[in-house]
Amino acid sequence: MNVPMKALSLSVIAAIAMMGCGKEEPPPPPPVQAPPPPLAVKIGSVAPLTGGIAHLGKDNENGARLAIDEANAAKPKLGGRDVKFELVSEDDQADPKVGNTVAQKLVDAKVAGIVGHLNSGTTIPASAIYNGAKLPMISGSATNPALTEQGFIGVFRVVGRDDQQGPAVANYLATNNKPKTVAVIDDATAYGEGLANEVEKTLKAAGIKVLPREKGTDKTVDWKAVLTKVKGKKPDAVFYGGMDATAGPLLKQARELKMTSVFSFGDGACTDKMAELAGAAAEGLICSQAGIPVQAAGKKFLDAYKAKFKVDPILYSPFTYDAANLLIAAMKKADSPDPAKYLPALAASDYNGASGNIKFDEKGDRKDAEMTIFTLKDGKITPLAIIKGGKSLTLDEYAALSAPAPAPAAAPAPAQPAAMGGMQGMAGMAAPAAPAAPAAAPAAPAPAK
Ligand code: ABU
Repeated sequence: MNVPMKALSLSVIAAIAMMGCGKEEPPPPPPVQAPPPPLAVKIGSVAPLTGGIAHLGKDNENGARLAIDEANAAKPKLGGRDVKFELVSEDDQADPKVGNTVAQKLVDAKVAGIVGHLNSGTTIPASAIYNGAKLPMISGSATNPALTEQGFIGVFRVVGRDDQQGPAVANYLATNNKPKTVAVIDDATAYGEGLANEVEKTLKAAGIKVLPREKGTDKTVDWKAVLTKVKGKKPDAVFYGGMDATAGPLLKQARELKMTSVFSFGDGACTDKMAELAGAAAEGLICSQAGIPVQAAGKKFLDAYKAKFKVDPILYSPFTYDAANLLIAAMKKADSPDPAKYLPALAASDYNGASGNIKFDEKGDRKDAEMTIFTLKDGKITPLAIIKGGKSLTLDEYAALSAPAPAPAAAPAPAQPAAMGGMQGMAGMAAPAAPAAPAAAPAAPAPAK
């Protein structure tokens, strides 16, 4: 090879080598993107967490908290995005003014829905605030009929109403205790006065004499003056519309004054706290609940509540648990936490919860709400009768109705646990095949006066 040719070959080789050196590396992989944080979906819970009925408020809050924690454990998604439900709990002190303040606070915090409030006296005015903000709310305990008579499309309750509860407890008294004269006392709240009115109406319709109304407040703990006046009229029975914090002292002081009348109460005073506050005087009282007894709530709920909070549920927590779950279920169905999007799904709920099957009527009231009559025995509130679909059932009969149907042609189904669970998670708890009828007065042995 002559020199120029060789020089050319070398330069070609060098060029190729240089090209090799300059070969671009494959682009580095894009940095791993951290997934976006879950979208926080706030759910408000409002109840009195301080004051005389803080124990009931805490029970309400616990129910909602349990539902939210369980929902988060299942890693929920809405609109394809991970979400985390957050409970925003507020204390309304059972005071309507404070109730309105915290309602506005929840609106400002952009909650997607509300479980609450506990008292009718706070829930009714607060519902106007939520309605103005187009936020759905579900009370697990407010029983005054006025709540759902306002025409607010986003207002629901998962307990019955006092125009069902008042007749149920008054009919029980009339049928089983047969009083000739009844004294009616109330605490001047929307709940206490409203329920007392319903009881009075039913008693009068049954031909029973009702004494002129006596009143206290939701803070009254010295009832001696009222009771001395009532005692002089020798009523066979007394009905008090109010909560356990005031009902307990009322009953204790009545027995100290040697009153022998049967004492009866609504749901707000239908708790074991009565035995704590009134001692032995609480034995034999009559009271009602505008729903199933807590003992009849779904076993899964009862067990989870005890495991989480180390105490038993008191009264309304199965209902606030269901209320929170209803909100979450409707959001999932609509695939959105936007109230405008999930409200139709909420209104159309057909949900098997801890307190039974829940459907709403056009007002937002629970369809076919049960009513329960209790006495207090050996220091414990004990169900006497559950009124469902116009039929009066014992706890065992109700448990049998609520139990899942046995699988066809299979080995016998395991016995229902002692707690009356069985509804929760069931596909469509069948309502008893009973014609709709006015609440029957259950026949049960009259407790000692
Ligand atoms: N339902 C009794 C307690 C709550 C209320 O004020 O309605």
